[in-house]
Amino acid sequence: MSNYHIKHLEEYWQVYRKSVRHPEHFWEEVAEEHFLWRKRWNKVLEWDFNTPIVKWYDGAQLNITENCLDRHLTTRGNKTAILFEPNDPNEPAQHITYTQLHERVCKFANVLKSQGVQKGDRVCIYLPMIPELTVALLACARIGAVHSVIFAGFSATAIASRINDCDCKLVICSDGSYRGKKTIDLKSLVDKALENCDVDTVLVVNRTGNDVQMKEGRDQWIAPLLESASADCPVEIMEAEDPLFILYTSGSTGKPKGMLHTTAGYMVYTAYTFKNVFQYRENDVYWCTADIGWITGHSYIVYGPLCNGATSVMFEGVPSYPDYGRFWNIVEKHKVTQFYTAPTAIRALAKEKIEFTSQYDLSSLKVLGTVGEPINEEAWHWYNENIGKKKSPIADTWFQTETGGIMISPIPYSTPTIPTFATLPLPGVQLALMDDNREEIKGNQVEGKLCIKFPWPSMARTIYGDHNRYRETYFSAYDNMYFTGDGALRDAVGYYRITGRVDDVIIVSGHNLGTAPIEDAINEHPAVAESAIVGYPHDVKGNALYGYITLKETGEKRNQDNLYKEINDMITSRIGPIAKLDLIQFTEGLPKTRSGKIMRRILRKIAHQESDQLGDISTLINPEVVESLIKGSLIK
Ligand code: 6R9
Repeated sequence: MSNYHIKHLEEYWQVYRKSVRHPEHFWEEVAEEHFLWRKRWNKVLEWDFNTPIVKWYDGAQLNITENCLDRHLTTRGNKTAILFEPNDPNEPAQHITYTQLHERVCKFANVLKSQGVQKGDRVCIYLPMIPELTVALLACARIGAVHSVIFAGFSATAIASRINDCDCKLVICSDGSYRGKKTIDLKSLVDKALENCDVDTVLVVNRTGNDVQMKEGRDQWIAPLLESASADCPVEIMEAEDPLFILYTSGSTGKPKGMLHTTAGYMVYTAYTFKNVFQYRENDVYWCTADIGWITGHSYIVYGPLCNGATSVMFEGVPSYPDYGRFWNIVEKHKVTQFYTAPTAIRALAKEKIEFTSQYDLSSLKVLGTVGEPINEEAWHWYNENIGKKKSPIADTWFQTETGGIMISPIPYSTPTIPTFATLPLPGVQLALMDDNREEIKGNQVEGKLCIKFPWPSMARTIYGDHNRYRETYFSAYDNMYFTGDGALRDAVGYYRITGRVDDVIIVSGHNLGTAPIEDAINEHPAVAESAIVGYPHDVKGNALYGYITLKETGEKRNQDNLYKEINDMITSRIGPIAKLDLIQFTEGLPKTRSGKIMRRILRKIAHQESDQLGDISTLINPEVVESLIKGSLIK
């Protein structure tokens, strides 16, 4: 029996049991079966969750791009690796074959080398969803540089803090990006960010042709450099645990966490889960609509698919341009077989006229996926009926930037699905639900905090530059467990349903937003004394942001509409437009405990319009404020 491709439920259980009984043996077999190693490992796994330290395939040598590109050249050289669908439907799609992608990566890698980039150096990438983004990632990986992709919707401040945190000397960006009808000037955001950074080189990709300023001695157009670069670039031989990339994710406090992923384990796990979760077969056309700026794009647009020699669609645009049928138009046009998106996109499209969907032939689809947040029942049914025509199973996949790859998901055509349930752990994933006494809750029909009790190959190894924070955040809440920050329930048959974050992270349209940095941004407004952000249910975004704000000058009549705009502008410039507040309530005070902690539980209840269920408020130092909050008015 091959471990690598599960085809029915009985086989899932056999593989799962084996993976739990003998994890090292299991992951050794997977690694042997499918990959190209320059040197075999000495030891499959070494770990200790207290330090914490985790090493997979220690002693092995490899290069992930050899697995994603070189080894396909003889068998799949003319097969499309990246199928690029531009923002403008009238611009032709590009079919980039494995041979062409290999050549572009080699040239790009040689350009990076010629700019002095060496193994271990960090390179920040701020690019829209264009082929150069995939090429840039792989070029870094080919020469052993550590890529750190910054989502091309983040503000100058967010770019600067990431560049400084990972101490990167070279930035790759583009002149601009196309999103629907808009052209966004990305280069000027980078320029603004770099006023506060120590970066030597900026390589600029030409996409939109908008006017940009090129700083003498620092900025260079990449096209002429690529033209003269050699297409021969031998891979840098990497150790299994050498860093592959850093990707930032929001924390509940303070600055974003640079999750560091390493080479061998990440490769094995993303390739393995891609194959199984999407039931990928050789001639499929696979499309994940995520942005490569998030972990889903890293693992399931670039590394997982390319490691399997798949055709991976990259879409530059947005689901609403030129109209709300764009996704389905692309599915029809390219005969997409696997379609992977976020619940927020499904909800947005489900709100529009059904003709946008029904006019397209979606019969090529075999597997649907969702990721990023819990999918509500209504959206699940809409997806199942209108897109999958009740024939394509929906893989509700749960994972995190920290986990690197999908952890809980049905195996399509094997695991019977139930709306809103991510169902069962993938092979090698050992889950635990914990109670408030830090004990594991055994048995079924239970609910608790979701933990993972055994290492898996693609887990992040540290927070870049702050191992202590890594331990504190993930390994201190429960003994010998990785704590996910999510709550979950396990139903009567053992299926998991993720109930949402149990910390101060709010997921808006599938984006993880920490409350602290948003509050910090708001508090910078001169009129603001204090603020607290909570999430509340929103029919498209899943959650939207509700801000409670106290102003410095109480009593004075300020124009609250102006303030609303100014505060949101502040957030846009510090974090990005995704963190804007949908509702603001100006208040004279925030409910606080005696130790001065804002009682968010109460604010959440009010935002959820459940002020009849506030629970015990006797520990508040200012209970009178609660009444005024309930009565208070909102600005939309
Ligand atoms: C992949 C990704 C991680 C957080 C995670 C959880 C939420 C992701 C989910 C889901 C319910 C799913 N989440 N997938 N919740 N069902 N299928 O989104 O990574 O951006 O790090 O977010 O997203 O709360 O803890 P990331």
